[in-house]
Amino acid sequence: MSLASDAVHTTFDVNANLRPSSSSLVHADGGSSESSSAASPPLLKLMTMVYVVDTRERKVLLGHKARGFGAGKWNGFGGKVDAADPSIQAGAQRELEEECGLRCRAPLTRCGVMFYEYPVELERRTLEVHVYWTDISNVDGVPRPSEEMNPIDWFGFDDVPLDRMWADDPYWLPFFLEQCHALSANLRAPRSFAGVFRFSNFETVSDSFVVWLPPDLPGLRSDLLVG
Ligand code: 6OG
Repeated sequence: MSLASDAVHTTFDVNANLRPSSSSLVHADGGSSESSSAASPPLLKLMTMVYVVDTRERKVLLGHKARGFGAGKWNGFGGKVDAADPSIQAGAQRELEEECGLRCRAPLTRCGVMFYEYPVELERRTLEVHVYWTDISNVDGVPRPSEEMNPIDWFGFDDVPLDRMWADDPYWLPFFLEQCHALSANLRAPRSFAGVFRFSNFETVSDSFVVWLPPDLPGLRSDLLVG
């Protein structure tokens, strides 16, 4: 997956918590973070996505989006971070509970950040999606469908319905889930990741890259994934 020559060239400023640096995020309309005026809407839309995983049984809980953005697709649980959420993680916990009734006893673990960019006529803002996960042993409650996610179901790692999920998922989700399973066998923690996906429409990825970060570099996770 190499970036085409006319691709959006995005660099990461590690000190800015993996946000694209303002000078490098150039949008399809020719505007950039640098040129946006105070009146312009924010160019990043902050969102969360949570995967509840049964590491021992090699299963992941997914919801079928019943309405709105991504309707008809299976996905993890999440949504927009509200101004009232005290943190990104709190927003993720709230969405998890709202969408499938599960409450996490321990803080959710952030495993990655994805940036999704669409043609400007489809969505002006780049989605900045913070991805979290937890093992089922850390959650209370019984999964139940909601207005937004219905039905919800467990899928074996080998049966994840990738053909009915967002087009970026095959690039990273199976690899991430395999690492979750390795964790249950007392091997190393799953790697964190950062990804950029540029879509040519809602179904097609035109450019992408995913960086996998070793889990065992001291301080790496907390330095990179603050929120
Ligand atoms: P609401 O609009 O319902 O939140 N999301 C995506 N997830 C994946 N895997 N790929 C994408 O590719 C996505 N775009 C958005 C973020 C939408 C939920 O869907 C996720 C949120 O968890 C483009 O509030």
